[in-house]
Amino acid sequence: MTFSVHKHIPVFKNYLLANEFVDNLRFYFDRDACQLHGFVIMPDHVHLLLELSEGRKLPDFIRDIKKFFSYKVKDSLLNKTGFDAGIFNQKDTFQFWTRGYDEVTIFSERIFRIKLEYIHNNPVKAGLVEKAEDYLYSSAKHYILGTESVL
Ligand code: NI
Repeated sequence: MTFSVHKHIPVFKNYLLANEFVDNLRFYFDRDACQLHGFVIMPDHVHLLLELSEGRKLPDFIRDIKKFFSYKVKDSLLNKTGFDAGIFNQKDTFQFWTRGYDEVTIFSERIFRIKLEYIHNNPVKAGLVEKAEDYLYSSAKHYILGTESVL
């Protein structure tokens, strides 16, 4: 599934925020015994290819991930990264993420491959790297080179 940062502010260009977000994801993946098949953390949005364990519900899972990280950003991370917290103010609320998320259910190996390749190519299309496996916050490294990726 896909979800985005409010106003497409490229917060994850900042390594501190990106690394904290990786830790946040890892925590919830472990807690919910979720299998991550592929991912990319782009500067302003996130794509995850995942499988939830029996009985876990995707809306709850995503809500937790988004909510906790948003609190953390508001609470302590913005101070450390030089972002002006005001850019996330929407009227009188703090809005780090855009509302909701996009979800696609994958039923076949073929579609899985297509989605995985799409996810891995995001940083290439955005001109951030020349080869998908060069992007740090992506599972391409793992699939293409067989090495550990950050998650
Ligand atoms: Ni994308």
